[in-house]
Amino acid sequence: MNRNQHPGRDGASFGEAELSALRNRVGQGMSPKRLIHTLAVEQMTARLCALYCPEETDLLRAAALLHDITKELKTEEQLSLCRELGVPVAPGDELAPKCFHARTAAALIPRKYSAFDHPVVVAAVRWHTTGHEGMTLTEKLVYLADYIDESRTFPDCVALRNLFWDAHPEDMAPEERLSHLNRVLIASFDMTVRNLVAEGQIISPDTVMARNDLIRQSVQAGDGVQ
Ligand code: DGI
Ligand code: FE
Ligand code: FE
Repeated sequence: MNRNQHPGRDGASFGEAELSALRNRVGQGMSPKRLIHTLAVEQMTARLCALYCPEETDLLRAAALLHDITKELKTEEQLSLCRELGVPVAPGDELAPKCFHARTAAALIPRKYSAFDHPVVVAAVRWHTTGHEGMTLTEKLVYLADYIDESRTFPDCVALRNLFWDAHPEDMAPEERLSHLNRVLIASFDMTVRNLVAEGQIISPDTVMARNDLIRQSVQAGDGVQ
């Protein structure tokens, strides 16, 4: 194993060659549109890693490539995959059907992509849709990259992309750069919650907890609330 490779849970490791093979493999299981998004998330994740944690780049590239592998399954298929993989489903979960794919994709990694079965990869995939209380830096980066990848043209995504990059995080001191990330994440949760309310949708408790937690941290850090 060279220093650019990462040990997986079972002693598996990966580097550039494995990532390239993964790119091909995930591309075979999704529509061209989803693949364009997936590759754009990988690129954006790499840009964010360069700013925040270069040493995690390969792990998070893998997470980006795997984050939407089950996105195109129908709700019925998600539910049967949950049963097959032992993913717990609570009554009412089917009212937030778009949240299933993060859970099923994370659960599939040890089974079908064991070379990438690393806790950082699995957690980033698991929390990429809703976030959760106590998000780690690596979870935040994949969550944000998914929102602001360059292929997204939805006005909120463009606004969030500009909010992040127009502040020139590359010129910020490390602490300020982390506060900036948290502020942009809070703005993203605000957008998500607003859209869900406008559509009359259920809001996942994880979405609410993630937002509250980030606001709490921001106030404690003296950043105030936006
Ligand atoms: O899979 P992507 O489209 O790339 O992005 P994503 O995994 O962030 O999924 C976005 C979708 O998930 C979007 O339609 C809103 C939905 N979503 C996110 N949080 C919640 C949610 N839906 C419900 N019902 N509740 C949530 O808390
Ligand atoms: Fe997704
Ligand atoms: Fe996505």
